[in-house]
Formats: sequence, structure tokens, C-alpha cells
Amino acid sequence: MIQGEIPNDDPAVVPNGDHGFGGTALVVSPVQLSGAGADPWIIMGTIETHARAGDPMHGSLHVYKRDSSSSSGLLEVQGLRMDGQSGRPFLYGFCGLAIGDVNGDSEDELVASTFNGDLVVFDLSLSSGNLQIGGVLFWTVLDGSIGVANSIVIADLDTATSGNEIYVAGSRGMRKFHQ
Ligand SMILES: [Ca+2]
Ligand SMILES: [Ca+2]
Repeated sequence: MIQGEIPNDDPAVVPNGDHGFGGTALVVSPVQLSGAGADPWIIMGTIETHARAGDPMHGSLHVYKRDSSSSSGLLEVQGLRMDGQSGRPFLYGFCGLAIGDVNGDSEDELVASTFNGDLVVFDLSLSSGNLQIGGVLFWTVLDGSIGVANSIVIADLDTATSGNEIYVAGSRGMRKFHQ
């Protein structure tokens, strides 16, 4: 096709303006939730979003869905500052995202990682048909950055543990988490 260029590179595909410094994690996947349908959902994480005056730098998560009425074809249905306020965790530098069932209840969760070594599992739910990122189900901090370049895999590779495991690549090697 076009050598050296990204075909159909369309800046308008990022709806709703500037989310700050660096969108570094992206997952596109249908979600296993009652009533979620087969359409893919898109979740993006930033390194750092626009901090409010006096706030420390923090990242953000954004949920999109396909919407033919939008000029970009996508609609943002949720944007969350991870600023430590209102029950949200304080997180900086999202670098990996994955969707899968990690607690064996046949519904999917969102797994996120950061340059700071945070590994966080968020609850997912539907509200008025839209995917919403909810509360923190699990949060640990590991040595070094983990999950960089979306190197998070949710899979049942170990039959000795119930259900899926979470595998993350990090500066201290590959780590496995399970129920
Ligand atoms: Ca689950
Ligand atoms: Ca297993």
C-alpha cells in the first residue's frame, strides 16, 4: 500500500479532544457481561492527563464505543481521572490494558498496569447499555514497570489453578497472578 506511511491516518479518530500526555495503553474487545452484546469496546489509558491546579500528575482511562452518528465513528462514554479522589485510585503512567475474567465469575474485568508498577483489576459493568469502569477489585505494586506495550495476557495456562491467570511482562521478568 503506502510505504512508510500509515494508510488512512485520521486524527479525527480520537474524539473529544486532547486527553493529555500520551495515550499508551489500548484494548479493543467485546466484553463478557450480561447484556453487553458482541460489539467491541475500546478502552484507552493515558500516561498523564491534564491535572487540575494543585493536583499531582495522574493518568486517566477512557471508554469508547462505535457510534455511526459521531463524525469520528466513536463516542466516549466514560472518562475517569485516576487522581485518588472519590474512591478512584491514584495512578500515573498507564502502559498496559487487558480485558478478561480473572475471578472466575464468568464476567470480564479490566486489568491495567502502569510505569510505576501498579497492577490493578477494575470491575466492569453496564449502565444504560454503556460499559463503565467501576471499583478496584485488586491492586498491587510490583518492582519496575509492568505491562509495557500492552504485555498483559489473561489466559488459563495453568490447570492447577482455578480459571484464568494474569501474566504480565516486567523489568523483573514475567509474573503470574491467579485466584
Ligand atoms: Ca470476572
Ligand atoms: Ca488456571
